[in-house]
Parts: sequence; structure tokens; C-alpha cells
Amino acid sequence: MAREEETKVKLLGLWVSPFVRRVEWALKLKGVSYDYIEEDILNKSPLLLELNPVHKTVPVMVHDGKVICESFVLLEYIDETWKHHPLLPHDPYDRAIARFWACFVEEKILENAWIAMCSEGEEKEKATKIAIDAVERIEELLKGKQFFGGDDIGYLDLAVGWVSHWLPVWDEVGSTKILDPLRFPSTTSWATNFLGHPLIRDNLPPKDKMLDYFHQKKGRIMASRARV
Ligand SMILES: N[C@@H](CCC(=O)N[C@@H](CS)C(=O)NCC(=O)O)C(=O)O
Repeated sequence: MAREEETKVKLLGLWVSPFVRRVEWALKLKGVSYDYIEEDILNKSPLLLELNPVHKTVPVMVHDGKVICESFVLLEYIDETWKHHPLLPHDPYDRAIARFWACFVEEKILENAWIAMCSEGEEKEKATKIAIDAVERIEELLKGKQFFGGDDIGYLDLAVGWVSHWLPVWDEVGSTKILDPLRFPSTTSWATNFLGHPLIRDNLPPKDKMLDYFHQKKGRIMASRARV
């Protein structure tokens, strides 16, 4: 890979975002250097609004002047652009299956764990159940495996990686137990393997800062709901 090419990547991010972090992990696994620009999500910069006028969210990556948004799209773009250390499996069927589970975890676990953290009563119970049922599926997939794809980190590990570090924090903030180590030993041991990988270990937001951030975020969400 040309050194020149490496320096042409810019990433707009937010330190605590699981979506941004999965993209950073992919860039780091590929050995692509990039300029990181921290975004203030409560006061979005003109640059973010210009680069991602559709969703106005991070991550946004600029490569060679081309703008790419959405973390899953970015994982695939990175994998196709820097071909060494492939993230997605080679076989088309295996690729389809990896994408299927990435979407499943995003829709069923991430969205519902977030709702469970930021709600009460029936809504919380319902979201918690959907998320736990989904972790059960992941538990089956991970039985006897170190990582989703075998013995090295790949696309699905990066896509689902937030489960290892963010989900325990959300469980703590929301007083839920979605990632229960007794109920889900294979997922818990995958999380330990994932977090133990040197590249991941050194690229995680600090837990105490995350706890503060999500406690505050939850407080703001609950307060705004109470006003409605
Ligand atoms: N589906 C998007 C989600 C990105 C996203 O929601 N990012 C959050 C940061 S964690 C954001 O920018 N939020 C700003 C907003 O929603 O206004 C992805 O995978 O990239």
C-alpha cells in the first residue's frame, strides 16, 4: 500500500460511538492511517452537515475526496479498498450470512438494548426480552468458536464488537442484564477474546467516562420523555 494513499483518509467521529469505533478498528486492522476529527454531536459542525446532509451522523469517512457514510457501508468499503487482511469471508454465501447476522444484531440487540436502557416499565421489559432472545441466537453461533469467523477477527466481530464493551455499560446504566455471563458463556468468552486482541484493547473508550456519558444521556432522554 502506498504511503501517500494512506494519508488521504479522514474520519469524523465521536469518542463514545460504537458505530465510529467499528470503523476505526477496521482501519487499524488494515493498517490504514487516518486523520481523526472529533465531532460535537450536540452542536454539529458545518463540516459534518456538509459531508453527511442525509443523516447528519458519524462516522463519516473521506477517502481521496470521496465521502462515505454509515458504518456497515464503511466496513465493506474499507475491506474492498485495502484488500490485505480480508474482513468478510471469501465465499459469497458466507459473506451473505455475515451481513445477515450483522443486521440482526444491530436491529435486535443494539436497538433494543438502547431502548431498554432509556425506558421504564412495559417498554423496558419488552425491549429487554427482544435483546435477550437475540443474544440467545448469537450464543448458538459462537458455541466452540474463538471469533465469529474462526480464529481471527473479521467483519462480524467488528460489526458486533460493541457487545463486548458497550453492552455491559448499558446494562449497568439501565439496570438490565442482557449480557448475562451465566446464561451466555460463549458470547462472554467471545467478548473476552475480542477485548483481548491488542488492536481492540488499545482502541476502546474508557469505561468510567462511558458510564458518565450514558448516565447523562439516559437522564436527558428520560427527562424529555417525561415532559411530553
Ligand atoms: N446507522 C449509523 C448510525 C450512526 C449514528 O447514529 N451515530 C450517532 C453517534 S453514536 C450520531 O451521529 N448521532 C447524531 C444524531 O443522531 O443526531 C451507522 O451505522 O453509521
